[in-house]
Amino acid sequence: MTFNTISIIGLGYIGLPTAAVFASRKKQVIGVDVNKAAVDTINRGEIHIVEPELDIIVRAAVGGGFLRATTKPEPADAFLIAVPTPFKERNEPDLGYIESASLSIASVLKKGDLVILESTSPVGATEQMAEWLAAARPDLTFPQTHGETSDIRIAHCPERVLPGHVLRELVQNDRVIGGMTQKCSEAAASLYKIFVDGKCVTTNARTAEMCKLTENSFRDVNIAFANELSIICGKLNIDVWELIRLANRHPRVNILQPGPGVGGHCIAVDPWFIVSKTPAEARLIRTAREVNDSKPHFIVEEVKHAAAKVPNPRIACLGLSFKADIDDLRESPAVEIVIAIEAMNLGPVYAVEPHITELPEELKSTSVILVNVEDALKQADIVLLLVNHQAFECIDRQALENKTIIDTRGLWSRI
Ligand code: SAJ
Repeated sequence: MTFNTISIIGLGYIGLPTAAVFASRKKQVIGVDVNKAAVDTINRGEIHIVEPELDIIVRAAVGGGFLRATTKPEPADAFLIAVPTPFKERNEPDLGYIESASLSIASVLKKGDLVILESTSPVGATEQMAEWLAAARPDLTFPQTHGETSDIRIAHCPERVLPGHVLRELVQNDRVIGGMTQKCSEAAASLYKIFVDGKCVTTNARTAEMCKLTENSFRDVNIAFANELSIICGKLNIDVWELIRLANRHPRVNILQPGPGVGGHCIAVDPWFIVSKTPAEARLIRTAREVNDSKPHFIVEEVKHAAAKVPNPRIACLGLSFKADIDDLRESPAVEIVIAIEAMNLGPVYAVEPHITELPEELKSTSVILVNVEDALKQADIVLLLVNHQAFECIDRQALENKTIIDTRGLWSRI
């Protein structure tokens, strides 16, 4: 199959880098997003999200005439849907964005087109998308009714890139490609081969959906194990960081790192897509989510306990992002913890986040003050390390003397 024009629906953390990488291979790329401000920004050759090196590649793609953004879908040979799949109340996945994205492209679909769902999705979502498309275009045939002879090819190909390393991982990682038929898989694999250096491994759509959920649940369960260990070690007066370093010397043990909780919009979300489909069976996966979700509360209690020993304590909270060396504060346990500490009115609360210039909305209405790390350390009686940013690793240990240290990441205990 040849793909002259490729359309990416959803120009966020995955869609925009993917669009830019196709464009860098000299394909005509039409990026579609409902956010007019994002579309205008991209058409100026600029970006509305933070990801290393993305600005350079988007500027080149737009400047070279290979990438153009719009709010209204246009005809293309392949469509990649990369919109969010959040969850609703009771941890049920919300397919609303996938539904509206598929309905928006339905009117421009033509015989021979390929539609790929990239959004992380519960098992069955690709088949559901195919149903929405078929209902909107009764004049075309789809794989669920016409198998290999269908006019439209459909596949699921989940994104698996790590924020902060997106451009490298997009090209290098293997891709799992789940077509609704064998030909659908082959068509999708030939599309990804335009820029993927890794292997494009094919399977069916349901297995590809479950594969992505499995990867993130695997990580969540392993982090929950580490977080549970940290709580157990607190009770038993054992340094959990030393314990994990020692246990990991065993050739078949590889424990992840405890922290203040699991943030971001993937690992803290995707396991629920499994739990909501199979609640009775997914016992370990659910418990891991509960362990990780309860970790911020445990840290807040630790701070409360430490604050009770210092009159009018000044508390410095180092880091707000959901993980090290990025500016992304979405679903960040650090933000949740700082909000809870401030609400206890223990004393002045200072926040340090080297990757932002102003506090996020949810902290703006509080008394939390955003300061630089030097000022925070000068003021603080209690230092709460929430994110293992490189900028905090090199803090002069003398600046921490005579202060109560709560290091949720073990950053300062590493040898
Ligand atoms: N975390 C720990 N301890 C650890 C590792 C992570 O507490 O040992 C915490 C982090 O601080 C963070 C959260 O877990 O709050 C998630 O961070 P992460 O680096 O594990 O993962 P994400 O959310 O940035 O990206 C994950 C990746 N999935 C896997 O590694 C299996 C990425 O490859 C996926 O593409 C991405 O989810 C996604 O989009 O689904």
